[in-house]
Amino acid sequence: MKKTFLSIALLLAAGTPSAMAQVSRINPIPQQCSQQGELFDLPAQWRVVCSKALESSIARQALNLISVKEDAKAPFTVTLALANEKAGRKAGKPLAKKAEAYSLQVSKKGITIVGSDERGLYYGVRSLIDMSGEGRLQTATITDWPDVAWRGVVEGFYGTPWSHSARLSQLDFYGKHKMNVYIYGPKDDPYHRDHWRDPYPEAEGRLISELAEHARQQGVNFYWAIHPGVDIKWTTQDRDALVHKLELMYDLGVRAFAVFFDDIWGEGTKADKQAELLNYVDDNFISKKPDVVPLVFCPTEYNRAWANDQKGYLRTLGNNLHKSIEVMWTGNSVVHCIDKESMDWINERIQRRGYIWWNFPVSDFVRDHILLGPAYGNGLDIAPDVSGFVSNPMEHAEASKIALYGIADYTWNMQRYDADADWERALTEILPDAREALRTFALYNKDLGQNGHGFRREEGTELADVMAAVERGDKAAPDMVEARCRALRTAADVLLTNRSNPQLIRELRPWLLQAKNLADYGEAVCQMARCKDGKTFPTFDDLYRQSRSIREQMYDLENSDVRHALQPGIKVGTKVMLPMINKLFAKTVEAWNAGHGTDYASSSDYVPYKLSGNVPQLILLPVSIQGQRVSIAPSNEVIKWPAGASITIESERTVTLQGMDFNLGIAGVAKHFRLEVAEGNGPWREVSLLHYNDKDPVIHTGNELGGMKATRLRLTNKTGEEQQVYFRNFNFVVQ
Ligand code: 14T
Repeated sequence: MKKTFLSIALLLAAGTPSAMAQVSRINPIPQQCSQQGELFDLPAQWRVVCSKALESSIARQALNLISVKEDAKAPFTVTLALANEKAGRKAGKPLAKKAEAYSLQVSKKGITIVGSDERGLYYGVRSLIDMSGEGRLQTATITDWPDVAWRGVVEGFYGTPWSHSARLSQLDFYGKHKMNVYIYGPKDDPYHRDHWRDPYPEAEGRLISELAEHARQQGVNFYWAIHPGVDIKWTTQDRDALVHKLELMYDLGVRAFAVFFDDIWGEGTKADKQAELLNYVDDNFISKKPDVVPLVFCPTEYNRAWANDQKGYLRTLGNNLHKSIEVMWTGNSVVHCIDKESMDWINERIQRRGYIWWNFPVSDFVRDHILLGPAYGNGLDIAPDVSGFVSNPMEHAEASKIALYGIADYTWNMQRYDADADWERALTEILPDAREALRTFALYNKDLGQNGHGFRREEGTELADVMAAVERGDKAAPDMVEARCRALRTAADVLLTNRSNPQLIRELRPWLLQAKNLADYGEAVCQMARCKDGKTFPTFDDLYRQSRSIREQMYDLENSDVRHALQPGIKVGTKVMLPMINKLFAKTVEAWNAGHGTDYASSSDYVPYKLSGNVPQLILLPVSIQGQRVSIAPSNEVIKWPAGASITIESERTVTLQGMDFNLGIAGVAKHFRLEVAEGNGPWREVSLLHYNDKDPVIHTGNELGGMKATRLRLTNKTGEEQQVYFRNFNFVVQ
């Protein structure tokens, strides 16, 4: 089908100078708009016509969001109808034969909205609301439908689950942008995972009911997910316990369900058993309830990197699982963009269209970054290959909306999706009264930094000419860098006291403070770079010391526990801005040393501990310091520790050890490892390792450790075999 649509650019060119033309305010971008014409003011009154059955529909209720008085005698009519109603058949010619489709006709006499179903009708009203945002309408004929059947969000991250009010606000946002799925599955809700058999206490249960009801009102399916794999036994007892829990959730008002088997090991991972259980749930629970939608299932091998094709886990699921059950998939690896080729691979195995769980903008593996960039990188041609597409967001709910706005657009109308243009609109939507400040700040918070999944985002592309000037040693470079620093600092200050979206500002606050540090550091370096003589205050020496001091303050903030006790840190502008300022610092200091015979250290990196070694999954993990405690960030992954391989932590200066413990997640594993300590370039000395009891995964060091001097610390798999362990924590305390 050929799509006809006037792009925003075209509309602007056609001469709608001030505001955006009304049709172009519709978000997500509609599929077809066969004609659009004159702008006219919203009528003062209108008459709403719909069948009795639709009186209580969410579409009819949403219409009340437009502030036009209802008057049974008004000449301007708004007709709402379903395609299978008489009024719908009459008016519904251009309607696509798809679920959730609608047609919207706006003329100066009236408006007709026809939905293929109630959800479609609701979306038609939503489009009308978007159009009327400035108190005007535009004559138009719009035919619209979603590209992907299930669109939305899975709250599936590790970390602090979203608050109740954050969830309510999310559901509003999804409804507004035509997303129809919210899957509730926060890893750290005990009644979802660790205590999946137990009922919610009454108060928590009431909140779930409220969410389910609120979702319904916004046209969103509230899926409650259960995560039984951690300790499930394949017994009738556990099977019944699971169905019983789902029944309890049904009683709370939940009408959509998911079962997750991700991130587990052992007994719970068996494909045939999982399929048997899911089919049982399907037969004895889902099918028995006419008002419940099909099951969603997250497999254990949920990405290609983890799929063991020989063992045939996925093919077993494909063969055994009822065809109505959706199968989730994160792509070629845990965190990966999705393309056609990778969909072909999985769909052939699971014998159905995969349901994408996209791990963006989730930041539970890079908690020191906040991800405010556009949602880009997925194929624009995969609509026919996916049954659903949901995003796993950050624990920062409001900030996640920037990316989610993009996901709403992408999943609705893929071919038209332009990630950058979408991002610009998202910023306006999220903080209309300070969108420029938010944009400036967001420019420096897009990339994830180095991470175990190797997933990176573009950041700082707009700094290319500035970076080039710094590298060339251009005279204008300090001014260019300074301009960016000032813009960033201004943006951070403006945002810190913005009152229009207090929750967003609360989430951004640590990064806003760090952005100010970064900007201050940059400005000090620029001033230093322009310093001519060594006499007037501030002298080169003052500025040098100030630069280093701010760098150290940044490090302190990065490693304070304002964020997360295990993965602390707040990082801003790590991809281009900070390295660029560091480069200017180094060049400036080197030039000064050369010209003045001084000997200032030109490296500005302040990282007192460095991690290295040949366990690839570990060496990229950040090291942090809180007071006297030094920790390597934990990993969520199963760590494949090669035979004989080791990790080494090296300190900038020699420290005196006080104590140490670490946890590789497995009882009795201490005997497979060797810990050694060395001072300076001296020899390695072994430290004994022990568990306090047979069941304890925590590894403690022998008493000899206390008081030892160390510059390097090394942990080695001393067996001749690969060891599969977890990296729950790794700490030592210095005096
Ligand atoms: F179920 C999945 F599709 C999935 O992605 N599971 C988790 C998810 O909860 C988490 O938020 C996300 C990002 O960290 O990745 C999965 O978590 C992991 C990832 C790993 F590589 C858990 C263990 C891993 F080894």
